[in-house]
Amino acid sequence: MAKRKLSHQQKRRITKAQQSINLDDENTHQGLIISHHGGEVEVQPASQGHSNIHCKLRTNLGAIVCGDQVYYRQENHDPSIIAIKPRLNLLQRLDGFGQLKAVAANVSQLIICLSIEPEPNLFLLDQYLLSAEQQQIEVLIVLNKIDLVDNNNSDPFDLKKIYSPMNYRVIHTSIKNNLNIDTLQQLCVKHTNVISGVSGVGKSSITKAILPETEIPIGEISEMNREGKHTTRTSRLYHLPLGGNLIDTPGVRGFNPIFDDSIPIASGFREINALAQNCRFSNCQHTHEPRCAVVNAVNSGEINKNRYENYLKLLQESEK
Ligand SMILES: Nc1nc2c(ncn2[C@@H]2O[C@H](COP(=O)(O)OP(=O)(O)OP(=O)(O)O)[C@@H](O)[C@H]2O)c(=O)[nH]1
Ligand SMILES: [Mg+2]
Ligand SMILES: [Zn+2]
Repeated sequence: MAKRKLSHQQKRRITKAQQSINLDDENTHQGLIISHHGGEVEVQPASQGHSNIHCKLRTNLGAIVCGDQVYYRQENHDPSIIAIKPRLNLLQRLDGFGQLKAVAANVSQLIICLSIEPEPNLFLLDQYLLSAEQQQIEVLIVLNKIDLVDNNNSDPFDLKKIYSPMNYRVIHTSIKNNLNIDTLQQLCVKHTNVISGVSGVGKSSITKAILPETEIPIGEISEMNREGKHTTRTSRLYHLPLGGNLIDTPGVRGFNPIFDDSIPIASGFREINALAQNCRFSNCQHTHEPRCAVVNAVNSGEINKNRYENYLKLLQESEK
């Protein structure tokens, strides 16, 4: 697939750039990407006691995102990034034009943020989960604004009921009532977390609740369509007081996973993957095949029908 090729090319470019770096050069330093906007990135120098600097980007480096560890050269007050260190992982999605879009690097936990209003889109949630499974990133599902439910703490969308049996952790939070913010804070410690979701669900509000000392702009949601107003424009990495990082990101319109032939769609659906070994055919796609354990489980109610439909939708998209 063309998309995969691009990523290999990028890797080669990075390795090449890496090999040409002279680490003994006193002008070469290491740092962490805090934010990226326009042709510039904000870098936190690895050596302590130095304040963050703004660096220009070289065009041949490929995408540089929050969480990237980089080498930069500081000459004549005009620092520039010269290479990206090898990544543990790179959370990516496809944008509306089918192009790869890097979200954040070296991430260990994805916080998928949903809310009572705007209400959760479970297809979007399943797309996030598939991306996280593909990239082996831990997941936390947060349902925020639980204060907006009349009967406080009860979730009208049954997220815990659907997702807990497959070992996803679902937390209900309210910034307004300070509910479960401590729990969330604890679950973030020592991870590099990235919080993502549609505009207006409260990603920045949660970030600010965890980091009360920090200036973070919070938006409103539109009175007209009850959607967010895309307040956060660029991702930013914050250090957590108890260790670890939290990357606040702009609201997404979608989170299309990358379709990679080497990773079957079913592997992004834990409950489908777990049953696949009981299917008659080892290459069963769980669509029309005889003696399919997955289809049987959908019919008996063991597998959630909506999840299965989302699986079929993604399978179809991957075959386009
Ligand atoms: N009732 C209620 N409102 C909340 C809660 N959390 C956030 N909000 C409100 O939701 C609105 C949007 O919050 P933000 O934190 O800016 O949302 P966001 O997800 O960062 O939005 P973008 O940056 O646009 O992607 C603001 O008016 C917040 O005050 C909550 O727990 N309960
Ligand atoms: Mg925001
Ligand atoms: Zn099957």
